[in-house]
Amino acid sequence: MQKFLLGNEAIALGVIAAGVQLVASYPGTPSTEATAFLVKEGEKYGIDARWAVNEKVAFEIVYGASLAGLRGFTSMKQVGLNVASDAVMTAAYLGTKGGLVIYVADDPGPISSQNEQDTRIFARHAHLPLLDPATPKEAYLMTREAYLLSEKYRLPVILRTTTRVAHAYEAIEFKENILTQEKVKASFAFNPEYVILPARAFKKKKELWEKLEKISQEFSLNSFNRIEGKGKIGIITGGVSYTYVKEAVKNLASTNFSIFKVGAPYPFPGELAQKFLKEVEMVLCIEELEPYLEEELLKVAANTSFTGKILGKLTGHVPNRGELNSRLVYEIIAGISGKELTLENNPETTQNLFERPPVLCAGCPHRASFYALKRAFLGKKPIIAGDIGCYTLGAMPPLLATHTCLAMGSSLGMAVGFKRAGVDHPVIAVIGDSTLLHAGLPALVEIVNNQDEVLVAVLDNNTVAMTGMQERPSLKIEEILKGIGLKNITLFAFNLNENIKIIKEFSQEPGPKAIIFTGPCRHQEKTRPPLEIGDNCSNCGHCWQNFGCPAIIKDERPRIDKELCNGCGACRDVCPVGAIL
Ligand SMILES: Cc1ncc(C[n+]2csc(CCOP(=O)(O)OP(=O)(O)O)c2C)c(N)n1
Repeated sequence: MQKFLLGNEAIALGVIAAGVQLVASYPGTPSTEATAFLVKEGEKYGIDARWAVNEKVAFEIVYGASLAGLRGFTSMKQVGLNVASDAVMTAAYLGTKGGLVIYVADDPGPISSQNEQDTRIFARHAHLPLLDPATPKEAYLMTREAYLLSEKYRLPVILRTTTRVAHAYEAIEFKENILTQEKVKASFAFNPEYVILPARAFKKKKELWEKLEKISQEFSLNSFNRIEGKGKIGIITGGVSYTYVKEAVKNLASTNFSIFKVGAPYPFPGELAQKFLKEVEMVLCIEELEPYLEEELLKVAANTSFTGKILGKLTGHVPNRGELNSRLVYEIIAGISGKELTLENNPETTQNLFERPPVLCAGCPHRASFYALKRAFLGKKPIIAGDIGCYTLGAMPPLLATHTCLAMGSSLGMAVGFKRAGVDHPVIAVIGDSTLLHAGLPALVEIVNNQDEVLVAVLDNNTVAMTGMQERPSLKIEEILKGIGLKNITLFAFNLNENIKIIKEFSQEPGPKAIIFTGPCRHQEKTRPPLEIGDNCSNCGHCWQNFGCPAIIKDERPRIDKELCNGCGACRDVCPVGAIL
């Protein structure tokens, strides 16, 4: 049977085919659709698949299941691995029982992240084997292979993609009977070795090095690592860059290349690399993010008689940030192999697309909350520490409502830092509901324990809107804050004028305090009739200049786009003459 699948869905199919029984993940672009698919379809295949509160907890859940003998799967974006890392690093020492795959999606560009990270470097740091598919089809095959590898060496295995693999479509061929796997009954073998202690870690590290040595040898024979073609110019590549290289060399048919495709890059397949270096006179390293393959090849070359050049990011021949594409790779290879670029052999790349600056949706409750906060603190110059979620866009014009954004949950700690530093401004921390539960709770405890004079604004839309409306834990934020001992009030975000008055009063109270702004994400809500701007509009421009709802169109006189407006009604309170009805 054939299915046309997104890279992430192909991975989910691989998870089903591998007989995985427990899935726990935290969403993050570009990884989300893998677990989203399993949350939706998993039950049919006997898979318990759920969203967890953050990546560390997600990993710990599947790690526990692995020690109980079940196959587990967790997915996250590259920065999510930072959150999970404390547990992941030591799991490499303790080892696994049931196969365990950590799927991490990297984001060269970055397109949808706060930074660029290369999980191949993390794998080297954590001593965990890593597979790096070039296409959705390979992602499917590698997912299944990853479970065999994990169980053979009793290690978690990292499967990593980048955006263009995770979000590409391909037809995947599979036998339907693979989707009905036998289930394993959980059993935990009590073993003191599962308790990490410093002396035990010393012993386990030795075992880990031995496993990696064996896996490196196995990776030199694994078909995911292979040398294609024969030529004096060598190209080492992996992941989606391999597909760009293949396209480029097709357009440079008069030159012969030897392509070393590295699909299993850690532990590095050193023996195969030595063979590759014997066949070529120079090497070009084509990869995104960090110069991982380049560094590994340089290490191997240092112990061989290879005297040719190894060119890549370290030598300035390949960009050291952003994505590659087939055109860029073609230009790099053509430049190095002395070919002229001509129109005939110049591969097409994506056309420039119409630019759309990111903006909060029409009807988003976050816009109303930001507007009320700003109005309530008008003239007081508050420092507003922002966070990560749809509301990060509150930092954009015209709201310009937040002044920092670092990492998930950082608004709270940074706000404390501003206050303890002694700034002469009121300090506000703005955080979404999922982000608060993901990484904000310890900082809240800090604030309450030390009675830091911070106003916390929780933007509670009761969902993880940013990554496509996954569910967040259903606990009531109000009750959590009460439990911690943080004074709080709840406001319905769309009641602008009333909220401004209440915020002014509430913010006068001494000590730490929180306002929970509630209001549904516009994509969860039924649309109400759009609003209109009446004849009494004075054309003062306040609505589009300060509120910035994309449904309010500037024109000669402001008007409301009926297609965009969902009738949230917040702009009624924004108009100084009451012309919005
Ligand atoms: C460590 C980490 N994990 C995941 C993400 C992806 N991500 C960004 S914001 C966010 C949660 C947003 O939810 P919430 O705070 O409720 O705000 P909303 O988007 O609903 O307004 C997620 C999952 C990330 N940027 N960093």
